[in-house]
Amino acid sequence: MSIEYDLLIVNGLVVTDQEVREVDIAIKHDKIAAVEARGSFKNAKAAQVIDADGGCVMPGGVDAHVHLEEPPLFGKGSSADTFETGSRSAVCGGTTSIIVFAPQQKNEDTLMTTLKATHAKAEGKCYSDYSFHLLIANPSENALSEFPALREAGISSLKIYMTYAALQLNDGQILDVLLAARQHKITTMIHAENNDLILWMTAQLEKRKMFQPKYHATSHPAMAEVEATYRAICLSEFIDAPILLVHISSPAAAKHIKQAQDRGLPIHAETCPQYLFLTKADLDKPGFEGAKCVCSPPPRESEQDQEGIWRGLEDGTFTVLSSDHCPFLYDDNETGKKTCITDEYPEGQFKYIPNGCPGVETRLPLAMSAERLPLTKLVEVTSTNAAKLYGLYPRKGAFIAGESDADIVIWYPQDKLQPFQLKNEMLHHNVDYSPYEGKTFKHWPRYTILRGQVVWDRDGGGLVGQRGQGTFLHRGPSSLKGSLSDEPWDIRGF
Ligand code: DUC
Ligand code: ZN
Ligand code: ZN
Repeated sequence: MSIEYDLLIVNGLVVTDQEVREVDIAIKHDKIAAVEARGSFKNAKAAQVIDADGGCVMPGGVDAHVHLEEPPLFGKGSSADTFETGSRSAVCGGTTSIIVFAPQQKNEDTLMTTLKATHAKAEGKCYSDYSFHLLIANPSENALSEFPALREAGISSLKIYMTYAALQLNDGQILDVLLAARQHKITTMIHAENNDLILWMTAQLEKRKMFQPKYHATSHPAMAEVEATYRAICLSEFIDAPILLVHISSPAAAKHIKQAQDRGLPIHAETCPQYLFLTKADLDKPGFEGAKCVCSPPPRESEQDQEGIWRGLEDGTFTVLSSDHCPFLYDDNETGKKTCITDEYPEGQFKYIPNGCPGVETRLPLAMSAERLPLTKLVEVTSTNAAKLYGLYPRKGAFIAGESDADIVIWYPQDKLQPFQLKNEMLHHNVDYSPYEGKTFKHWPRYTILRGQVVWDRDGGGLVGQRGQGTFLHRGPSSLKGSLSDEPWDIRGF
């Protein structure tokens, strides 16, 4: 007797973090119903069949580092993308789940109000599934007491900053957060840069009248990241709390991370495409153009640095490859990069350029187009590990029959897509540029499928998903390495 499915994906090369197999996939309702040998479903009835002949079929991307609808936090500008436009951009680039920051402000004493306000921004607007990391700017007693409520509300991760005036925590506050996070099985993401070193370098540059965008990179040297990364590792080890070091840009910082991992510590790390595909030279373009690539940490010195980051992905130092999509308009002096331009400073002042680059749509296509990582590794760092680290596995990041959502990205077969140079108008964000314009892409998703529904059909209308199709993802604890001891942290151990 034939079985009915909603969708079959046949003849593709199915890639997970574990293996590459010539198998077919059956989908019923919004789940992966079965993954079977080629041809197994030829007598099955299905409402729709996609022939993925020659193309790769992967779990949809999970991008766990996305900024949307944020107020000014990193310079004067505010986000160009809303939940609607950011999540739209995500699905058009093969990403089916995003985790977005819910930013608490320094003058706020509660996290639950922040969470509620962020839910209100996202609800009914998203094209992809979504969740939130709480961004903690004021770890007051009251805010820390809300961690159990956060967990009940499905939030199992938060981000803290060692820099930025609007967000920075001192080491004592970081210890407070790590201790409470450890107790409630919450993963702490840390932006590690030494704030005083950045401020000192900024003053040195300004004294010498060096204000152009390229000096943003000079003011954020690798040493600022290296010192703060090592400090964050020490604080994490002291509390025995797992951390994820976000957007690591320098091989020297990656070395500290690897050494900590080799000692068995629960230190996880993230890198981003800007550290694989851009360098400091991208900030040194004529006029103000370099501002397009101003982000923190900045792209580093040379191809050798990029090479070190690739090696960190290959050897497992980096758990995830996220976008750090932090979109600002370029040609805009009210909310965008040009807010830092005045009559006195016609090329702007680097210290006021909003920090961040768009990249949620280009993350997966860039990683595929580099043709550098083994495909299983690519799936691991762009989807599966993020799902594991942030408590979404195996619902996301996998093809496990009966358990995984049918979130799928299908790539064109080799040679079916003519390599093309990216133009910003090909993208679906609400930003007037991409740092990757002009770069050659050899791969782009042909289809993106969200819980069994095609939402991106590149040759059949492009974006075909609906606003509001994405749902909130209630998350559990991380399934990657956590605290080494199950005992409560005890001062008598010191
Ligand atoms: N770095 C950026 O470039 N933008 C957002 C925040 C951050 O840490
Ligand atoms: Zn950051
Ligand atoms: Zn960020």
